[in-house]
Amino acid sequence: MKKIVILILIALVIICLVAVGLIIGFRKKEPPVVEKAEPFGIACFVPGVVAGSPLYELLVEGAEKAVAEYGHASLKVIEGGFNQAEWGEKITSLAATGEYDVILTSNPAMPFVCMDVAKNFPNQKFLNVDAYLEGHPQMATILYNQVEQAYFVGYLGGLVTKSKMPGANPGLKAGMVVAQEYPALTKMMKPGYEQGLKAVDPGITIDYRVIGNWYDANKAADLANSMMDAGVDVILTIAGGANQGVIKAAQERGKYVLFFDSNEYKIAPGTIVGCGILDQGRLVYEKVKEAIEGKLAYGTAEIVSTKDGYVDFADDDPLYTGNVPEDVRKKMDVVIKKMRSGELTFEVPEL
Ligand code: RBF
Repeated sequence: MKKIVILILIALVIICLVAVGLIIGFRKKEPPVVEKAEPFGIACFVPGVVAGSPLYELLVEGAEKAVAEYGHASLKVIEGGFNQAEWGEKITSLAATGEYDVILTSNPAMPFVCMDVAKNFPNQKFLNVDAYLEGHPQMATILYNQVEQAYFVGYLGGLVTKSKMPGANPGLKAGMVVAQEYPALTKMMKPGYEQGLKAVDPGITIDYRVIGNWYDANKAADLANSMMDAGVDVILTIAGGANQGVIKAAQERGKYVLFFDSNEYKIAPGTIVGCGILDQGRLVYEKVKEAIEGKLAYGTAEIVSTKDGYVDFADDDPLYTGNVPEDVRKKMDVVIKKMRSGELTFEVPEL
């Protein structure tokens, strides 16, 4: 009897061991429960070169930051160079690879370049920042209210030219140097700057010059010098890499520069007295995330303004507060407050 009980117990132990072995065996064969997302490719086409162009630097930074948050997303940055006639061809070859879920780019001319490419690649999607095109099913665009951005620096420019700052003269002449003309510039930035200047004093006149490209710092310096010879004491520069020429010329002669797009007081402290800024880094980061998550609304055209926090004036930098006299900053503060709260806004015209 005792033997039988022992045999039964041994049999039970063996059965248990076999069962446990089988369960573990089965488990091992089960596929791993890891969600595998499809790869998501982004091509970032820089229409120009990155270095020296504030909005392009922020474009790449924002896209890199967003992509780093997703294991399945990848980013390729392509510099298109300064020959604008080649951009369409270069974007076509990106679309032709079929590797990119979205082509990301930035400047007001790009929706029209991409539109031509889109005709031949109906599945290719485009994300255009600093641009406006409504109703194209393959494209999402977001435009900054640059009337407001330019009004900020225009108002400051007016205060500076009327001030007793060491480089300011009694004449009421402000300058503007631009790389090239395009609708966003002539319909938003130039009028915004003029309105800002004239809100300080309607007698202020504007000396406006066009370089002809986004890289010739020597020509930009020549233009700035001839403006200063004519009595200009403060200049707004919108010229990418050529900005350096304007800054250097003004620095040498103790005059003032208004900067556009990003906070760059540090390039020439005391010479750059105001920066009208765009939060392109954040905008690109947010929109690229939406694209990766399949939430980006194609076919839409959005406009973002100061009250939304994407357009602003850099007033919290010690190189601003330390170099611009208090009476000027106090007057500027009133405008900044009104724009941020939405009490003072400017319409974006049809481009
Ligand atoms: N901005 C730059 O800083 N660097 C450039 O190389 C540059 N190229 C441009 C080319 C075209 C055709 C257009 C329409 C704009 C370009 N911009 C460039 C201007 C930029 O998009 C923006 O309008 C200004 O920087 C003012 O915010």
